[in-house]
Amino acid sequence: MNRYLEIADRFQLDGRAVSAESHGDGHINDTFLVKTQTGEKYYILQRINTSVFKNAEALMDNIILVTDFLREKISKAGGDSQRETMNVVLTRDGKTLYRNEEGCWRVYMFIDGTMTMQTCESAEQFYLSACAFGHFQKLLADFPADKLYESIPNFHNTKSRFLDFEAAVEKDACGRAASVAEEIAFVRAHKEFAAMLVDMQESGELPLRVTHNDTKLNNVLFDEKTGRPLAVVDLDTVMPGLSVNDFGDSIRFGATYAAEDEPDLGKVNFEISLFECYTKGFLGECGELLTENEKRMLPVGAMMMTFECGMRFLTDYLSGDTYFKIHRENQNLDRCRTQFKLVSDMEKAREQMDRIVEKYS
Ligand code: ADP
Ligand code: GN1
Ligand code: MG
Repeated sequence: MNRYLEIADRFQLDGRAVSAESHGDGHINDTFLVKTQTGEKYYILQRINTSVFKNAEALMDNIILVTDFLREKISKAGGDSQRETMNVVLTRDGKTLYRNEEGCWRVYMFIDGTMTMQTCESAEQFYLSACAFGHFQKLLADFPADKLYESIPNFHNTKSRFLDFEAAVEKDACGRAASVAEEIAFVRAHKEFAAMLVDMQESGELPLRVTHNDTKLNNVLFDEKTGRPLAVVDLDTVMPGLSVNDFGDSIRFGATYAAEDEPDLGKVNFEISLFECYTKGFLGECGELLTENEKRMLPVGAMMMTFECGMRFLTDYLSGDTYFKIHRENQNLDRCRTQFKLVSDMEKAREQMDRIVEKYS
């Protein structure tokens, strides 16, 4: 018997689990789609990556708080709270998690009739994802931030990410540093830049808000029939953060038609037209919430998240690929290179980006 079935049966499903297939393309957790003998409802079973998320119980407390809050807002607005946000399914003994020797498990209701995209396919779709993340930001604007546990401390602290990177170069655990001298030099040339947003947050020029912190296109579920965005998923990193980073992380992943791990850099280009679509959608939903400084710094958020992610991929490559899942050799290095190519493109397009932000502000 598929061993995941036994795990799924520990949760309050509507019948016995009959299949559990690997699902989605996340880099962190292991995700399975579970069907039961009734065939009526599907579920998402996830093994939480506990080397990334050190306190899974506190993490689940966050998710319960956030999803309860969202459900109430969605219902009040006349929406469908079963489909427009995640719904946690408890274990048979009423807990949020089940632990066994294989790991730490949780279950969500599967939101069916939806799809996710691993790369941006059209401008319209990217615009719609911006509306989804902007709306998510707006819904959480009055969420009490002090109730949230910081699931990954310093998650987007690019200054401390830089120190982690230097430590990985110094250690050179796999003897790979010499072969990536160019990429290492790229990071070092951006040392001052790396501090920019963290410094602005520390000086009070940018406010901390409750943010998603992992606003990849594949963390939005689109309705298969209407093509409209339905729900934002992957709430593990919802915690206090910067709005410009939520904006920026979406641009990083989606403002190109190339995959994040495209080995041919000739295909990797920052698309200013996609940047414009996203800016329009995001500011259209949550622009009135944002301060002047936040709006002004949106292009920097895009460059920062792209730079940070490239640096994280490189750090992981140097450390022996222990953080991000890889499916082939050099995948983290390829991921790093696409990010740095995009950063260089964005640096050249900075003035255009500023003008676009002004246009929609
Ligand atoms: P990871 O942290 O590894 O990225 P996610 O929580 O994002 O894991 O889940 C991986 C993928 O599984 C998502 O990109 C999405 O396609 C799908 N998924 C996750 N939760 C649901 C859900 N409740 N309903 C439908 N699909 C889901
Ligand atoms: C991870 O979990 P997933 O695949 O949505 C990572 C993000 C990175 C992203 C790069 C918890 O996101 O921070 O930006 O990969 N999530 C975590 O694709 O580290
Ligand atoms: Mg995800």
